Amino acid sequence: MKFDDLDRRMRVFETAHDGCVLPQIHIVARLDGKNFTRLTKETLPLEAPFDTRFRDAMLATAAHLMDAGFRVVYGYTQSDEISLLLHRDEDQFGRKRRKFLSVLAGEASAKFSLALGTLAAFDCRLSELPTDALVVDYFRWRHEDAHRNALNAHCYWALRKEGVDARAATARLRGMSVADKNECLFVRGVNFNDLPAWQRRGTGLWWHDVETPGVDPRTGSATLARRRELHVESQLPMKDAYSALVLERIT
Ligand SMILES: Nc1nc2c(ncn2[C@@H]2O[C@H](COP(=O)(O)OP(=O)(O)OP(=O)(O)O)[C@@H](O)[C@H]2O)c(=O)[nH]1
Ligand SMILES: [Mg+2]
Repeated sequence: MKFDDLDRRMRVFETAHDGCVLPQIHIVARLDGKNFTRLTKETLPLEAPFDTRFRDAMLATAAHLMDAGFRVVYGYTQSDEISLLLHRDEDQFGRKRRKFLSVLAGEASAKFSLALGTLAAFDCRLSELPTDALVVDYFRWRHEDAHRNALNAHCYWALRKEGVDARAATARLRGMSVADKNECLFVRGVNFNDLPAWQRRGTGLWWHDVETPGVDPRTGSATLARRRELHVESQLPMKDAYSALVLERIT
């Protein structure tokens, strides 16, 4: 059998269902750690509910994905997830979904495993968003999720550290309102609003240009070298100010 014939005949089985994201549609990829409950509770000795070594590995992974071959205009990470807003005109791999999904999941898994020195994997999904307003809503959603998770996690671990078992702590939380959860921490000497912002709101990442003044050695005249630098924002604003920040990133 000739190789060319075989190649043509077989290739169709792996490409026939390839889907592409339509032009002008915003793409947000979200990577999420696979089975990180086990990783954070059993495999690694981590601080609960928040661990700075884990956070730094997530930040290193997010920073790596900002520069892994796609044009990422905004990155956001909280807990074991990373969201990436791609440039609206991103046209790598003809905007094939399987390429975004597999390349980003592979890059994230490799980088995070190296950063923490243990085998870890991420899944990846895409949101295809037709309007700027939906992109803002997407990031408001993840931002709010970070806030809720942080409040729950602090309450849960406050109870656990007092000797309440996992099942009872989960049951106690189920019956509490947001105000009850704040109160649960307050009576234990913790003001939720004073906890580090990266825990309550997550962290944002974006590229910005920095200009460094210099001198041209041949002419002696002043020069301005421009390079891009990754900005990591661990004091993200809330509500409408956060919406404005996201909107500014959409180019
Ligand atoms: N100890 C500790 N755990 C963390 C930290 N950040 C995230 N986690 C844990 O990571 C897990 C993330 O939850 P999920 O993504 O919903 O669950 P998962 O086990 O990863 O399951 P899948 O995502 O469905 O594969 C939770 O159990 C969190 O408690 C941290 O800083 N310290
Ligand atoms: Mg997970």
